[in-house]
Amino acid sequence: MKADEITTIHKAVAWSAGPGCHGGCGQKLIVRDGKVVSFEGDEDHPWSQGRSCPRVLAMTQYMYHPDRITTPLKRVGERGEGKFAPIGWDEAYDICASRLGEIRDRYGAEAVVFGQGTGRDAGGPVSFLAYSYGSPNWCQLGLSGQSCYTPRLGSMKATVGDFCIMDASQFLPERYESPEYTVPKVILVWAQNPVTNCPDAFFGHWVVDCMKRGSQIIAVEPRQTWMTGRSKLHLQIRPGTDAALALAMLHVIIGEGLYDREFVSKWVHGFDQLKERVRDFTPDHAAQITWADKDKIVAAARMYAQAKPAAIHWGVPIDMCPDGTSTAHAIIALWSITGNIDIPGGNVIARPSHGVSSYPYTTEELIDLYGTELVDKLSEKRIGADRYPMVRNFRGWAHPDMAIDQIASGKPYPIKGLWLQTCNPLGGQAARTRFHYEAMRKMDFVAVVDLFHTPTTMALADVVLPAATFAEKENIRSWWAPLSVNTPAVKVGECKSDWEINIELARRLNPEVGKKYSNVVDLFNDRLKVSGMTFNQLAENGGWQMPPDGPFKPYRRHERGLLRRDGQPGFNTPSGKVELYSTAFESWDLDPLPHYKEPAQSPVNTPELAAKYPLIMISGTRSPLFFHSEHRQIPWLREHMPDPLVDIHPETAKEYGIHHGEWVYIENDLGKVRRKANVTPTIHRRMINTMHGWWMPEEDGAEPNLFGVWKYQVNQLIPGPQDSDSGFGGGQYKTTLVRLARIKE
Ligand SMILES: Nc1nc2c(c(=O)[nH]1)N[C@H]1C(S)=C(S)[C@@H](COP(=O)(O)OP(=O)(O)OC[C@H]3O[C@@H](n4cnc5c(=O)[nH]c(N)nc54)[C@H](O)[C@@H]3O)O[C@H]1N2
Ligand SMILES: Nc1nc2c(c(=O)[nH]1)N[C@H]1C(S)=C(S)[C@@H](COP(=O)(O)OP(=O)(O)OC[C@H]3O[C@@H](n4cnc5c(=O)[nH]c(N)nc54)[C@H](O)[C@@H]3O)O[C@H]1N2
Ligand SMILES: [Mo]
Repeated sequence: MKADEITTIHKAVAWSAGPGCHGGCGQKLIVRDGKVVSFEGDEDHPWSQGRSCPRVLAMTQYMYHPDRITTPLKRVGERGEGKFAPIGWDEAYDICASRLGEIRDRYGAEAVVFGQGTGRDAGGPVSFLAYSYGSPNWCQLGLSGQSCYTPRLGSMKATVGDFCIMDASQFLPERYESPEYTVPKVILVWAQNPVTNCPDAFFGHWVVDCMKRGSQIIAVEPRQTWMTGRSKLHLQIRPGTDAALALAMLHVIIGEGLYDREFVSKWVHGFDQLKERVRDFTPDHAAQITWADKDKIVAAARMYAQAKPAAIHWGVPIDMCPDGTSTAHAIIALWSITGNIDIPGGNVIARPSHGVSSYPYTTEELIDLYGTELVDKLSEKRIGADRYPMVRNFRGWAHPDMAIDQIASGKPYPIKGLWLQTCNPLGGQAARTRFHYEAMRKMDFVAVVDLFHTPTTMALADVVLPAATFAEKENIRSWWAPLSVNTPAVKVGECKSDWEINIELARRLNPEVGKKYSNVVDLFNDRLKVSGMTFNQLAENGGWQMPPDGPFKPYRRHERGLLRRDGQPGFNTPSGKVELYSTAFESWDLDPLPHYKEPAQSPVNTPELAAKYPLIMISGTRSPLFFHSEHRQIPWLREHMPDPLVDIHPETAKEYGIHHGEWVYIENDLGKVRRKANVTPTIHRRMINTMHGWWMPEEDGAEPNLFGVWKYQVNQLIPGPQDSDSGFGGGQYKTTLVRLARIKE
């Protein structure tokens, strides 16, 4: 047989292991002899229209990497020694079920924390396992202040009653050409690097597509980037001061009467209080705080407010502001008072496609899936629910900073076990990495589900379970559109999907689960019921469906009575209006109006510390080559960036006597890490910029080296715990004070 006769093309939607991300682009997998030999962007997919990223293009090297874990493993040496032996799945499930069962019998199910990483395929299966086992303690363990999307989501839930996203026509199958769509005249790109990162179910190339169709850009960004170079206005602000800028923009827009009077009078609750709140927040005042030019602040406010439609696209540094929820609140007020909500080319409401829940974000969704009784009962013991009403009432996650404190102290009740899936807390998720490491090492039992060994598997795991990539499994995705399913193109070793692993283990830990589901497709069909389709129907119809007109598709749903459970017109809030004076925040004992809070460490807040450590470190700026701590072992990716870099302004480099390309330390009171100097004018002279997630898969993985994590992992320098008012926000990943030092040896 000729080679091309046995070549098949399998279509799949990429999210979870492989590229790592939660993007959801359409891909064609070229399969030959039971192996995927290459990946190509699927031009028929409405979201990605044939595009791909470096990580997908290098995915054959990821799937078939010699270091990939392809069987379950059990630890045979001491914890940290790096000695593991392959075992069968039955033995692996038996070990997990009996060890987790023992902990539950002795200490209660809450004594196990279920930790996940970002997006991917994590939230669905991890919450399912935690709830089936009976533990309320599920979170992104180590992610200080849950400073990734949760603060923004919480603030949108509290004010709009729904989640909003920039409209790049992503809910319409014909995209930009659709007669329903209007391209935004102005896009305010705020604390995001969309072209590189494609974050949060939004593709960066959509911004570029809009720019080609006329959108002008305002960028709020401390660095100079591809995007700032193409923007009309660039506000180069000091990290963590975004709320001050937003409040001053509100001051200008309200003071100059540039807001949408009709929308405000009909659909905004609390405009007068907001007006009062921003009265003294002048551009002068904000310029002092943010280091941005006063005239530019005024110009940005006018340019945004005078264009319609205009959209705001925002990123994770907003969550990492000292009060992430409040910063988000101020920005929500901008798109609300200008009437740029729920309209074409503005910020539109995004709901899980077809109402299907593949990853429950809110307490509301958890109740829909697991019932009020169980969710309420579990909320009683959830770590942080006592202290933070939003932990109890908005998002069914334990509080990560309090969780690690409790893991360390055993108070108010002991934590004895960890289930870590799709996360690498020691490799990049956790702030105060050393503290996390010391605390987690004391656990009685730790299971990790991953595809590769990492500093986390090496230092902690008793059992490692091998996960499948998106090319090797069934899964579903409803975040935000289209509703998608994947079927496996191939199998690699004994790897299983996260859903399959968790359902099988849940069946052993909870007999009710066994009665309900015998396999993953049973569960997917249960979740898909509200869509009127089954898993197989979706799979046979090309794998995805765009949302039909109705509650899951824009526009003007607030006018059409499509947003509220009571079917009345209005937004999904108690008053039916966008609550810029938030009754939800008020009921949670939080400031009902947006405010500014200075970063915990800063030249203003801690001048003595700033004298010792004068540079503000932005950490975790993404590269398209890597996803967080992943992909350092993939040759095609690593060759483009073999070493971890630090961006230093030429004048700053001169001050320290540092030359381009030399190895240096970044240091503060928490420790020091190594970086190669990248001397560049793209960074502000009082800041440095570096990526997180660095460890060296090629180095010794056993203790004490742990793949060099203590030499390179910048999160050791990031302090904690967060101290935001809501509990959401304040991870100090973008505002750490540091200094540089030359390496003398
Ligand atoms: N300094 C600094 N630190 C940061 C940030 C920052 O900006 N600065 N950002 C923070 C943010 S926003 C986030 S969301 C966190 C993310 O932190 P994490 O989500 O923990 O990210 P990773 O380090 O990539 O760890 C993911 C691990 O899961 C494995 N994996 C990948 N896909 C799958 C899968 O489908 N199934 C399973 N079972 N395993 C999989 C990978 O091999 C990897 O070991 O990092 C945070 N850390
Ligand atoms: N390739 C790749 N893609 C990814 C990821 C990855 O690891 N790799 N991670 C995914 C995840 S989990 C997330 S959360 C997203 C994050 O993606 P983004 O939300 O884009 O976040 P960052 O890259 O951390 O920062 C975005 C920009 O904000 C600037 N910035 C830093 N601090 C501040 C600040 O305080 N204020 C303002 N206004 N700007 C600031 C940075 O210089 C940077 O250019 O990306 C996702 N996509
Ligand atoms: Mo994130």
